[in-house]
Amino acid sequence: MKPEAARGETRSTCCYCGTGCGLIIEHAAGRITGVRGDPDHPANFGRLCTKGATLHLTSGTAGRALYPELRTSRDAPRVRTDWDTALDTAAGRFADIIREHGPDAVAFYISGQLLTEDYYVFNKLARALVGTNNIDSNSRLCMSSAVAGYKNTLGADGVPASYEDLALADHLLIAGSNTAWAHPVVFRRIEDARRANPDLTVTVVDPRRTETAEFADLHLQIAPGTDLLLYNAMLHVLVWEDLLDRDFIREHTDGFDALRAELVEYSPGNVAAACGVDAADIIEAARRFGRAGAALSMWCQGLNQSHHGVANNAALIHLHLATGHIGRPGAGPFSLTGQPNAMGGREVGALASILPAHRDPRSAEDRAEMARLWGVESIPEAPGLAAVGLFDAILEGKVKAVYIACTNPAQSLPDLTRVRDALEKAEFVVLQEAYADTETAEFADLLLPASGWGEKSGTVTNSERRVTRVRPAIAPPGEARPDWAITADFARRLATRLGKPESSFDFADEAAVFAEHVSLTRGRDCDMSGLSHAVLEAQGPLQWPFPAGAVTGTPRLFTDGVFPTADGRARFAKVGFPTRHAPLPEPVTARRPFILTTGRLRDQWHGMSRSGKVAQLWGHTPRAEIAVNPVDLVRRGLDAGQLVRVIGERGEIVLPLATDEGVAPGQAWIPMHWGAATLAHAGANVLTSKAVDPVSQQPALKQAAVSILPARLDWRAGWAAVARDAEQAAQWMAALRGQLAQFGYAALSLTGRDQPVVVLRAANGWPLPQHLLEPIDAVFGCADSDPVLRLSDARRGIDKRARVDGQRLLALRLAGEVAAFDWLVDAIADGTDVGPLRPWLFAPVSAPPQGLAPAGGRTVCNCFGVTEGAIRESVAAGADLETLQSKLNCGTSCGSCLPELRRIVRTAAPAPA
Ligand SMILES: Nc1nc2c(c(=O)[nH]1)N[C@H]1C(S)=C(S)[C@@H](COP(=O)(O)OP(=O)(O)OC[C@H]3O[C@@H](n4cnc5c(=O)[nH]c(N)nc54)[C@H](O)[C@@H]3O)O[C@H]1N2
Ligand SMILES: Nc1nc2c(c(=O)[nH]1)N[C@H]1C(S)=C(S)[C@@H](COP(=O)(O)OP(=O)(O)OC[C@H]3O[C@@H](n4cnc5c(=O)[nH]c(N)nc54)[C@H](O)[C@@H]3O)O[C@H]1N2
Ligand code: SF4
Ligand SMILES: [Mo]
Repeated sequence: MKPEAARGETRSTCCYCGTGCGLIIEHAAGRITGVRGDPDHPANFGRLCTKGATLHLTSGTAGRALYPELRTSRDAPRVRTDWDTALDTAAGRFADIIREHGPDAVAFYISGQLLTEDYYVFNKLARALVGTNNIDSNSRLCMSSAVAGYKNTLGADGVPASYEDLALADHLLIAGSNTAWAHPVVFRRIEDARRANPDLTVTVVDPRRTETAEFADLHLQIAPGTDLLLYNAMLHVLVWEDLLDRDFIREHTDGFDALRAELVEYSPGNVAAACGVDAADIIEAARRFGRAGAALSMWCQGLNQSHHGVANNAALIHLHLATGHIGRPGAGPFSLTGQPNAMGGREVGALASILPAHRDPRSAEDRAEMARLWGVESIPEAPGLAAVGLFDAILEGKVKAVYIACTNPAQSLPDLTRVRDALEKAEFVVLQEAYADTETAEFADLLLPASGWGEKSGTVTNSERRVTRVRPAIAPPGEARPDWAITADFARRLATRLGKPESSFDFADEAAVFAEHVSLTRGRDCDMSGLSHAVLEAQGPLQWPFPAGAVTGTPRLFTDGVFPTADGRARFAKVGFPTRHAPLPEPVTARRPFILTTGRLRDQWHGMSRSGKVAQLWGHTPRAEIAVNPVDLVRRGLDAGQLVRVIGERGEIVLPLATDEGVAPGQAWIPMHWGAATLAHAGANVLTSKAVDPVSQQPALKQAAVSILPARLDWRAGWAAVARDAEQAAQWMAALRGQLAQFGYAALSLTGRDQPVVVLRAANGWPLPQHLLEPIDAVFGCADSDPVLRLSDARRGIDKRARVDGQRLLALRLAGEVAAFDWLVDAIADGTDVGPLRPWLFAPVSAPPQGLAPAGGRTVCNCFGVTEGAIRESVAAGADLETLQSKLNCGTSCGSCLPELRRIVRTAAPAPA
């Protein structure tokens, strides 16, 4: 499908989270000029969050992969090449390796951010053409425990509920999900539900006091990893207090008696200490769930990213089966998908452990059926490697070539040092990416430029099984091509070399790929044989099942109490249930006394290849830090703001220390977003463990044992400069990243709104040779040869420079003494008149002189650029939420900042006299 005409509006979807918001892309002359929520899309009815609403700001070419690039020898840089050479080389290398070492010597590692059509072609390529099950996706790090949890209890990977159930529930159990930040538009719907029904109760289970937890009437701030104990104890209470739906258990389930026998051990009194919550709260949580007319649970990575993630999922689903809270309006176990098309990947079966349409690669019958449908002799029997094992196999040399698409494993996999070694060691790494500046791109022998958001055509399926058309508004930049088309082209070239027919990859267009995909779902639990691109064009987004002949989608599964198991009954399944429950994948000891958890920020997306290009999205959390509870500062003799070494069994990183009351004592929190592109080290995943769930193979990314010690890095420096635009900022950041690892600590960031300001903070031991700084000075325009104001004191190792243009400070470099750096960066970003500042430029003062202060601090409201400082000022003067909204506009557009505004008002408001 061709991008729409010169000027216009195109309906598509947001490319970030699994909420799956529909949006309207405004474009003119081949450029995207704006986005707004699609009022008709049933996921969001016109709303977008901070990330969706700024998508148009990411549509330039900043950081994009524009041309195929090939490395001819290991140490040579990649150079531009043409598509034919690129794909012929790749097909040749793959064919050689397959012929010499067999099909399992190659692997495909793909992504829940691909469209269904992209996913489909990769899966067919791996399984039907190459003949390997070595195809896995980043969904392994994300949803695989939910997939296995559903399958082992409900019989198939079917999310039973819909967003509309939020308004119909009278109890919500939100577990291991920071919905307020990770699924903001779902959270807006939760806020609506509570407004409409003040009796709606909300329980949140999370070791951190997140903004989601603050919204709850009951927050169970459990010890990390103790979910399984908690849900079993809740079931114990349901049994004890006879809050069960005995008819439902008898008629529609199997295995309850066996599980009940085990529950004896899990009385609230027995587990309370381990869970770190009061037994009374566990009882209360169970009662709310059991007594509700309709209870809906929602969960995400707090449950899934665990070495017993499948057991966590099953234990939560058991609560629904025991009470009959499933298959009814407002009720059901609703796993929130993370990525925009994680669900599509599950339908396509493009993970090592699943085949198309929820078929099972361990089943000979399913394999035979797939072989027949694909017209090949057989589908391989040998199990495929799941993500963590796949990178182990690369490191061991068993897998020699890997084709990576739409994911950034050098940033997002656990135990990163190993993963990065593996990528270094692999014989041939193909990376199909929209951006050229990701961490993984550094390891690619071949970079294939892919079309990105706003440029692609196909379909995605969101958390509630809703399939939406993704439509292109503009043509891709440079020579980038759509993923499915690149992959099919590669497949045809590989087929020729392997002496196999290439015709099975001759798709006329993406609609034809989709048609083939849905044909494989006929008669399956996820039957969507009635869907096509044409039907979606005509009817808009639709929820599966949607069998041939259907006229409407299916909002709710299992309404008749019949489950897709052999006997039609759901299972109470002790799947992946550890015999001895170890909450953590590794012990906390005196040497490693902190439990580290990792996760998401409100305004950033994973490795930040896209969101990180938008300066204003950095405003909410300006830099990478590790946060602990304030009591731990006192206990460990640490200071807020100081640089600390965070040391784990697998590596160590250095970050500034911050305090957060929401982090429980003894725990620590690092956002997952920052990696080697912005830090002197590879980020949080240097520390995380590759321990995996035995059933789902999902790694336990949520807990690692670490120690936190002061880092003795007394030499400090900071650079900042105004870039012309996002493009130039990305170029500078790319030029600087090679310099980061030379420092004990270094962090690149962006600030500003209309014009991006690139900022680099660094620290090291004394003395630091001047020549190390020269390449950095050159990027920031602060070199000796640049027109800079300068103060240097060689004896004290201080060298400060500033570049001023008329009334504006354009660039700054402080080395040896940096007290004023932060507020001067604010002044640069705000475009503060430099006149009155001149005498202060090189002064060692940590706060701006009176009257010269920019209304500073973090940006809370991203839509209107309202800072925390401005909000607190108003609240101190007596403003409530409504006054803030009318005075400052904050919280009146996308609503992502509403939970935070409520908190500031609540905690900062003067106590009533
Ligand atoms: N802004 C933003 N939104 C996103 C994404 C993003 O990158 N940025 N990514 C998307 C993706 S792919 C995903 S998978 C989702 C993830 O969405 P979420 O899972 O909601 O996000 P996380 O922050 O990873 O983790 C959720 C919570 O799990 C808690 N947790 C840690 N350990 C435990 C535990 O033992 N038990 C329980 N009950 N909770 C625990 C953490 O404290 C955290 O608050 O977000 C999606 N949405
Ligand atoms: N410590 C820790 N680690 C985690 C997690 C955690 O909670 N803690 N969460 C895990 C989870 S749930 C997830 S989902 C993963 C996410 O981890 P990744 O998948 O590595 O994260 P992204 O940065 O979203 O990577 C997607 C890449 O695809 C590129 N891209 C975007 N659009 C397209 C396209 O259309 N085509 C192609 N070819 N490329 C495109 C982007 O530029 C980006 O580099 O991280 C996991 N890692
Ligand atoms: S909630 Fe935000 S990030 Fe998620 S799909 Fe909607 S606009 Fe995009
Ligand atoms: Mo995810």
